[in-house]
Amino acid sequence: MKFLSGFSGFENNFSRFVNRFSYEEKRRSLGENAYFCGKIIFMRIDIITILPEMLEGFVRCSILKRAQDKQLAEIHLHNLRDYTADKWRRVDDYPFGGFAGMVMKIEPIENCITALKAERTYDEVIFTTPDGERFDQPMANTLSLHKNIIILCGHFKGIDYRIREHLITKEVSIGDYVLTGGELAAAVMADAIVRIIPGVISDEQSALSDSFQDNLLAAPVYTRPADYKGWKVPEVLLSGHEAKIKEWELEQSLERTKRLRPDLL
Ligand code: 6GU
Repeated sequence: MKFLSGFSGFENNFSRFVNRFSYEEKRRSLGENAYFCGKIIFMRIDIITILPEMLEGFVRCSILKRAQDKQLAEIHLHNLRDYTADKWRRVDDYPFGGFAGMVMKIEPIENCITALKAERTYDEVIFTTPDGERFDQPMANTLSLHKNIIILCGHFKGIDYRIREHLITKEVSIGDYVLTGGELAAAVMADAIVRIIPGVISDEQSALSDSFQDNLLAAPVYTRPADYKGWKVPEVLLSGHEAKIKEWELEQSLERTKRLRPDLL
């Protein structure tokens, strides 16, 4: 039940979380599909980056756009350079100790996080880094229950370690490889978190059946035509026999999981 975890103590967690909504937020969220267990979910993600242009297109498209249009989520991008005080708008500096590369400075990051915290309370201040905890579906589930999170995108050789010690509450990696910056990691996380907020995907079941299903890979899907130049759709799917179709789906899920991801079983 790996994919299901992250929701332990769910109801409990959830009530705490829902009670933090202001009346205005609740009212704004009223409307289609805005309820889950009879409650409303609304989430805000603040992303701090030196490359906001890299994320601008992404957060205004697809699932994140839909979530924002439905007022179920808000994604805000903050250009770290806007929080510098010097005329060169410097966000990095040479490392003490004479090491190679550059290090992200404390001041702009602290200024930005402090400004955000002055406006609202944050559940997590996340730093994207290859040496962080591995991001997975249970972590996405847990994070999707939060109301406000900050994601700070790492860059260069690293950030001044004092930021990690004093301001960051969670360090996250999206896999065992090194990216140039944390922007892609922030995009991956925002997508995975926001898509499971109830009401974001029009058929709530579709989010449940792909990510929360019993630790199995999904069965293959097909659409028309039923026969494309002799490539045929499995007969059972055309039968209209619901029970047999369900049985086929489970068999396929099990077979594909055994073959492709035995580690999940
Ligand atoms: Cl979160 N950041 C960077 N720079 N590289 C990564 C990563 C994060 N996760 C995997 N590789």
